[in-house]
Amino acid sequence: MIYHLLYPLASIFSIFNIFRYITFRSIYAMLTALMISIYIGPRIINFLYSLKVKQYIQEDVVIHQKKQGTPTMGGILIAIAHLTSVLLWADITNKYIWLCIFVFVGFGTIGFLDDYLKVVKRHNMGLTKGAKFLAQVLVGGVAVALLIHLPGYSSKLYFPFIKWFHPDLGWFYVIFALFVMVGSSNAVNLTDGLDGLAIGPTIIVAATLAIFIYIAGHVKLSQYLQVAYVPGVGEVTVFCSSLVGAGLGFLWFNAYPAQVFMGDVGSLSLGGTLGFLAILCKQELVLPIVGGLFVLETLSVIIQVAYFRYTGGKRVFKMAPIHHHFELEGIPESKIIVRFWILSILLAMLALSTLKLR
Ligand code: 57M
Repeated sequence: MIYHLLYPLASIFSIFNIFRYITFRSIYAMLTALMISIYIGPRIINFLYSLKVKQYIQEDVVIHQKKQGTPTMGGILIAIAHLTSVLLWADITNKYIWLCIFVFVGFGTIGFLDDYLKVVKRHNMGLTKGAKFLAQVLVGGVAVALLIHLPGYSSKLYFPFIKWFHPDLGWFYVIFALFVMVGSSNAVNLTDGLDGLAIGPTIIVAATLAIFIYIAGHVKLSQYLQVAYVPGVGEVTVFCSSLVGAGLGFLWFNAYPAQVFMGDVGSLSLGGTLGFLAILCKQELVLPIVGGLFVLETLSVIIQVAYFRYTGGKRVFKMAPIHHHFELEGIPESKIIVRFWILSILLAMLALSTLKLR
């Protein structure tokens, strides 16, 4: 809105030309989302308390009993700050922006329903696994079907290090993109088990994807770095930056010891959105690198469950996802969290280096 209101004034006052620049608006989108989330944070947390939207922690999870009663569904805080900032700073005539909003809100609604059933309605299981999966496929499917019809977007697959090979997946691309989005949504959800553990790497991945998206939307930079050029996608940099700001604002309250958890309304929407952002800039295969921490957490569960079934009851890890293994080894929670953030930063650097390595 700010863009639409102020940029036209550039014909009278040249200073307003500044609102044309994606980089300028990205910085302010980040700051706006950060300030909104820090301002509304205490109010939302009190509101969640008053509604008794508190996390129930099973008695057998001994190490987390001190967290009993912490409010959850803090993803609502991220959503309010992020969407307000995007609507203020992005060019809302850009179709990619609306697709991103659709994915963010769509996956968030699935998470909201799940949380609502679990926490508010005290329905033990929330949505069934099948219903959750179907809903994710539906939201993701609509987004990808709309995306591949946008002019300039292709169903080609780009590889990180092999810059000359771009096979066209045709309709199979829809299935592949769905796998990326649903997988990413569930991976962030699995990671969300310690204070700040999911939001820290989410911020890092969103910031890294902001760089990839800016390049993909820039004719000269994309050509120079030999990555796919997606006309119009550069505007999504504003969306990514706003997500970084809202994430930092949430981390303010979710940092150890957490005053609020994000809930599925946060984890599913953030994960699905990160997957979609990687699809937008044709960096689907870089996502497992930059989001390697989420991959590691998911792999630990797959290995644990498979080994448990194969051996009839033996475990590889003391408990999966892997952050619980380290907790049971006696490493303090805050140390595990910060070390996972460090790993995430290293992975982001590795992902960015793929721009130059060929
Ligand atoms: C999300 N949710 C947290 C909070 C958060 C298949 C299996 C591996 C599934 C997995 C699972 O249920 N994952 C779903 C994990 C929960 O957090 C809530 O859930 C939201 C995200 N969906 O926003 O609302 C608990 O996590 C802790 N937490 C924090 N700080 C935060 O900022 O401390 C969350 C956010 C919270 C809080 O304690 O209550 C969760 O873990 O339940 N299941 C597991 O992760 C379980 N693992 C397990 O059973 N492993 C088995 C097999 C199945 C692989 C094994 O290793 O043998 C663990 N869950 C818990 N404790 N709670 C076991 C230990």
